[in-house]
Amino acid sequence: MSQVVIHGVPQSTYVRSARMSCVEAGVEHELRVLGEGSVESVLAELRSDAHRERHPFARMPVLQDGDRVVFETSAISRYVSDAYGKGCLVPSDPREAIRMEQWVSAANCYVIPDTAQKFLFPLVFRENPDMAAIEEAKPLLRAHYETLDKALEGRTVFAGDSVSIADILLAPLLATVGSLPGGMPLFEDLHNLGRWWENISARPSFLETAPPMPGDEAAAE
Ligand SMILES: N[C@@H](CCC(=O)N[C@@H](CS)C(=O)NCC(=O)O)C(=O)O
Repeated sequence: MSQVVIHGVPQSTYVRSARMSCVEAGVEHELRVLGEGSVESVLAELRSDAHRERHPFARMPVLQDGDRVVFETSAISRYVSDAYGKGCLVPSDPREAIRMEQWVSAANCYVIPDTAQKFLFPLVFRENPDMAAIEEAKPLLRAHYETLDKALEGRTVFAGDSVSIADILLAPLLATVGSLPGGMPLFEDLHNLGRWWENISARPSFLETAPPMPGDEAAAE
């Protein structure tokens, strides 16, 4: 039996970050998938009383470890790092730990919401996405990725000298952007980000948490 449970859907970049944290911290996790496949059923389960008990803002992921429940991805990452990973996801140097907090906050407040709302959600969830609005958003997203690239100048990771919560929050997001039409050109020429990407995308935590692609189930039958 897995030690901890993550509630969410595998396609969510935040859920993947939470799962990556478990793998990095060496704790076995079970993904308890919300809903029955359709977006509507996922949203209905998020808004159910049972889920609101776990997450008062009706979002995912949520981690459950016995009777301990943790919501917010960076808190989940910090929890598994401390409880199971001997603090492996937070730099031990206090100056670098602050640098990590800075990039975690920048990811959560600017890079992830702008990318999700202006690029991912319109392309993934709308039948007829407003392509003009997506094109209009690209300079802002490009500026965000250039900022990330600059932060990685002379470094292999965003803070400290090994993978931290900051890297784990950003890797699934960039994976999803890169997989969508028009996404890769937004950052593929940014060399520092490219170096970082090669490193993080080869880690077992990233590879083991890849979301299923359309058609995977049929191929497995
Ligand atoms: N700040 C939250 C963000 C979580 C979040 O927005 N998750 C999305 C999935 S990627 C969600 O639950 N969306 C459902 C909704 O907005 O109703 C965290 O760090 O976990």
